[in-house]
Amino acid sequence: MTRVGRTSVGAAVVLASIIVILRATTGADAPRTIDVTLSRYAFSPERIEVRLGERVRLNVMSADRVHGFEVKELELNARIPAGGRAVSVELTPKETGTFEIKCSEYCGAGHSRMKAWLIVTPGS
Ligand SMILES: [Cu+2]
Repeated sequence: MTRVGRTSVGAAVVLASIIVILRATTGADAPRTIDVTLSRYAFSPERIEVRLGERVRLNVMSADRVHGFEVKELELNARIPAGGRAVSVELTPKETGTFEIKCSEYCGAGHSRMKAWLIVTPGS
């Protein structure tokens, strides 16, 4: 009995170690990166689709002047500087749905219509 128990524990430890090694080599823990470019008066892409519970890093940059990247419902807001430097916005969606993304820095006449959508799908 004891012997069988030890063998099972040993096998479990070996299996867990293999999983840890696999995750380290495949980068399974790293967030998925999505590049997002802002310019007067649009987001590219305009629809950002992510899966529920997925770790995502949005690399948000501006192609012209200062903009903002805001998802009010998810309490995300980042100022995106002029000059092309990317700002990382990380998220792990906890609910499915379609969330409005807005520019949160006044950038000119079309500012109020500068919008995009974050779509969180149930995924697998
Ligand atoms: Cu704006």
